[in-house]
Amino acid sequence: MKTDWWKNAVLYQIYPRSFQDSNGDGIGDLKGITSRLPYLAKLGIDAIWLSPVYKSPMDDNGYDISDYEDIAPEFGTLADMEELIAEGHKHGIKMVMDLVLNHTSDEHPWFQEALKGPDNPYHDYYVWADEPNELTSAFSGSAWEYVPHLNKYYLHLFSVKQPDLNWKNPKVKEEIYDMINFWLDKGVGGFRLDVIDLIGKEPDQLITADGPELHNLIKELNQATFGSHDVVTVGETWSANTDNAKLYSNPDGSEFSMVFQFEHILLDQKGPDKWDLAPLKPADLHAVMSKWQTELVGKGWNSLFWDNHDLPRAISRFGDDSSAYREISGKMLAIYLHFLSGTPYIYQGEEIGMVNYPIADISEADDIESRNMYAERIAAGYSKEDLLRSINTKGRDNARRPVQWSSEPGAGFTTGTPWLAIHENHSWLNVENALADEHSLFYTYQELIRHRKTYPCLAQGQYERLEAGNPQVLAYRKFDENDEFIVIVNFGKGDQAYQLDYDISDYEFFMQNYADQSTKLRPYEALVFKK
Ligand code: TEU
Ligand code: CA
Repeated sequence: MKTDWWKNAVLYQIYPRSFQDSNGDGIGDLKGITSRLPYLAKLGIDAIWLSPVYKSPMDDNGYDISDYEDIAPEFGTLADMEELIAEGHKHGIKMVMDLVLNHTSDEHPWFQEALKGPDNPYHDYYVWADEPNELTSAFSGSAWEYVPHLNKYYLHLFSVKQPDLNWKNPKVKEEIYDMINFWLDKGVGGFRLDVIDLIGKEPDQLITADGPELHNLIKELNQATFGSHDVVTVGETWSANTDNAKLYSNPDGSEFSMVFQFEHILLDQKGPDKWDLAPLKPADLHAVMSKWQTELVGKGWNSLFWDNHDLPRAISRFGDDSSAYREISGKMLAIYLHFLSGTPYIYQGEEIGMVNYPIADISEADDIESRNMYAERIAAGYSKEDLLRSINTKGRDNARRPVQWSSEPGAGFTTGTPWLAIHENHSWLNVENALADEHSLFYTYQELIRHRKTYPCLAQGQYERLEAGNPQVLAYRKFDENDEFIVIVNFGKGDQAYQLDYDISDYEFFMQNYADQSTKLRPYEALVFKK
């Protein structure tokens, strides 16, 4: 039976490499995750989206898969994965696997066979061309790689070690369906589908996202696999707009439960490239969020998130990471997001307010995207300072630093040498301290998750944008037949005056992020009222 449990759920994303190491090799692993389930149960989350744990040469930290039905040895074994699923169920936590269906690793046996030549049955599992065209890789340079012994090029929209699968080949689809059913049989709670908007690509026509067959491919996938199961599915779709999001998350269940859309994430850049920084205007953010809330309610389903393993830390990006307002701004962001309709995602460490990790030299970077961009732009004459500013603001390593559990050396993440350096602020910014302080950000998240369980209005209510007469002040009303809430947040660093275009005199105070009340709206202050 389909319960749509995910509508009232809160998901938590784990980047396994950086969550918890259990054997001192400096790399997070499955046993480490299992050991932290009680912590996640205390937070109150319903499911974990697990970034890829499959066998992989780790060129893109697991988003390059060489065996979809086995676990990378550094993360553990298939038995460890089964144990994690079973232990999760005991804590009421489901496991949502990451499906990378657009490409495999070049070390996947399919690609190794494909390289043997056009007569090999696996050759057409991938996308080949006699001549490259102008398509570029998300990780810099051409999207085509020449294979001398075949005198042909293969397509890789990501790294050279991530050849694109050919979704026009029915055999590819069958293999993928079998693999997804393998994981459904193991009792997983659903899937996050990596760059799924790319699988309908038409490279000859320079079409990558939103190809003409995309929604048909997704419907077929749904019917052959998860469509009949009570699981959550969330597609990662950088190209999503409110029109196609209604197709992807059609309430008839023919595609996915929801998609990750990125319109609010693209506001603090100049032009198409995330590295070209621009200041964020809070009013623009509110306009985008309001649009998605208004357009999708009843016609689709929203995912709600500030950050993930590809994005900078939420507080560093949208709040204030360097002052007394770190936790206050973190609470403001949490409150603004968790009263919206849809399913919220918390990225590991967000619940304690972890912040970006600035580097002083490119040698401190691990991420392939940052390293390739740096090399390309240095060659094009950019200054080192500018590029490091971009990486420190937007680079993917920021969110991939190990989770800070305690003040010990290794931050309670590892007893060995961490695979990626840990932020020095773990001496005070850590889970142990967060749990010991009843006013910490952790307990704000816990409270918000509890409210979502108590008031269906939070996940499913109607949304109305309110005007506050101040571009730094964002306000909205959420309501259903039982409850009504007003959320008012100050996205700015200073005190703000505001005048709401809505009468809240019959509302009562419900929650806030400061310890006391004030007549003005203080920096990053968030207020919630309830009727
Ligand atoms: O990310 C999709 C993607 O397009 C990224 O390149 C994204 O644009 C970029 O990281 C933003 O800075 C997914 C995964 O989430 C990412 O980790 C993978 O590297 C990528 O797909 C390839 O699988
Ligand atoms: Ca380990």
